[in-house]
Amino acid sequence: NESKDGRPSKQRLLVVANRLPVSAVRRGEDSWSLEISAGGLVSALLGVKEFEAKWIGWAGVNVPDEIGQRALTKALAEKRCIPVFLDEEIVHQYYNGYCNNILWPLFHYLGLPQEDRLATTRSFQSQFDAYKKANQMFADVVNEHYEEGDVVWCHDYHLMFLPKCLKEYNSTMKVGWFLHTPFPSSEIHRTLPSRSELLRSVLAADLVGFHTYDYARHFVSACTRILGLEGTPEGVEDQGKLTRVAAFPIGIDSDRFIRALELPKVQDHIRELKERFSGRKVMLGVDRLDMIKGIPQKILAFEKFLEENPNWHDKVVLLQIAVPTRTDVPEYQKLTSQVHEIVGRINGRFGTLTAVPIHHLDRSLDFHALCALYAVTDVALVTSLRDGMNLVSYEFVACQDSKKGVLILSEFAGAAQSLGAGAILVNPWNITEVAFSIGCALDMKADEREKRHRHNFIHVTTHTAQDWAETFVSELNDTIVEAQLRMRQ
Ligand code: ADQ
Repeated sequence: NESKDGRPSKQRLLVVANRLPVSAVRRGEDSWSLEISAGGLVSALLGVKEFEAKWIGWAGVNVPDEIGQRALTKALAEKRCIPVFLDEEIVHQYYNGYCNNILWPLFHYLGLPQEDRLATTRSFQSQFDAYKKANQMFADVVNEHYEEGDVVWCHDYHLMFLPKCLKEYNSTMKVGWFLHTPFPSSEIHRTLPSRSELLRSVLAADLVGFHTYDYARHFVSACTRILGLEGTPEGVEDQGKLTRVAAFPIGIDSDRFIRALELPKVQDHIRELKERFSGRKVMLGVDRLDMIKGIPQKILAFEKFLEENPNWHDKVVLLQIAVPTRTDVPEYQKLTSQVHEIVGRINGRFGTLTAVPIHHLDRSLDFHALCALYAVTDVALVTSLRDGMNLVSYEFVACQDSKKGVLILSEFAGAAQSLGAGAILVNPWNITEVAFSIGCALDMKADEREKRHRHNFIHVTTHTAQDWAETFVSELNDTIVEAQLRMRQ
């Protein structure tokens, strides 16, 4: 790759994810307004200095007409983004169906949908067909923009079929795939009707990454037990071709959170919150409203704690911020009403005329408000039933350097493997244990809090999102693509 002035330009990194990191709103026939969403992945890739990153993905909107598509493509190009256009039917079958209704619950140990068997089988097949078709559409766009020497990094369970499609186009393309959710035990993966096809497709990648060593081990076991392939310390081998499999734990852009705490706007928020909850300890939960996050279990544990500790009534408040997602899916609607009902019951039971024990918000908070909340919290409660990593626990730790609050963390979150020594680890299904841990966290002495916080703070600030992205991409770059090896021989 050479730039116009003849000097070698940076190597290009094509990041392929289901969603582009932008929200697009149509303002007219050929005009769009775009807003970059500053998620963890965006800041991680901004930190990868030696590559020039371009994003490929769905913009999250249906654009049926050519004029609209052309205008959106042009507007996105300025943000280094390239769109994949998916129509409504594909989105329904591929995204809502196969990704969110089948793979997401299965990978979090919630099993396959329990509808009428025949209906499930029928819809399963059409959803899988749509999944493959959508992945092929992503591959077409990648292939169209690929230049020799580029590195292609595919993300998440939405794109498990992509590595195979890409290698069919070009066997010398360097392809990595990273999973943001857990990879379940091979006995769970075994129940998936398309289990072998998906594994084989992922194995077409040169490097396959997971958040934890356990997920990587489950993946290798699935390949050995279901496909009969050989697992090696480096990965999985199939007829002399090695796919490297390894753990790459993600992190956050910790500096962004630490710097934000100094901003006058955040300081004002902090002051307001301290006044509002003065005389009470603050407990915090921040989650997408999803069954995997264990929100009902968390609230029931808090109820048990109040039941058993009348001395804490009026002295503690739980703030649960739950941003709604997938609101058109009936199970998610059911979860929302279930949470509302439990919160209402507990507030009715333990509230007074002037205060309630739980403040539950069904919405997203902006970054500055979130930082302020993390900073004033005494105890953060993460009770995921399963979670690939859980970045909320990292964000909380990053904002706690002056307060040194306590993190209660589910042992089923990937983060338990990195923050386990500083947090109180719990089994979120055991409500009695979580209630007991709430008491321990609220009563914990300052020196013990300091010791635990220090351990976690060092981890969070030295294992950042930038390190994660850099490590993955440089390992991918170092893998020798099998096809190139053959050509050299
Ligand atoms: P998520 O399931 O979305 O991510 P998580 O890692 O906790 O879970 O990240 C959530 C992000 O959304 C955090 O940055 C948090 O600040 C933000 N957020 C959540 N609720 C919010 C609210 N109410 N208001 C504002 N912001 C809110 C998936 C996997 C995880 C994995 C990540 C990254 O499920 O296990 O850690 O990808 O790989």
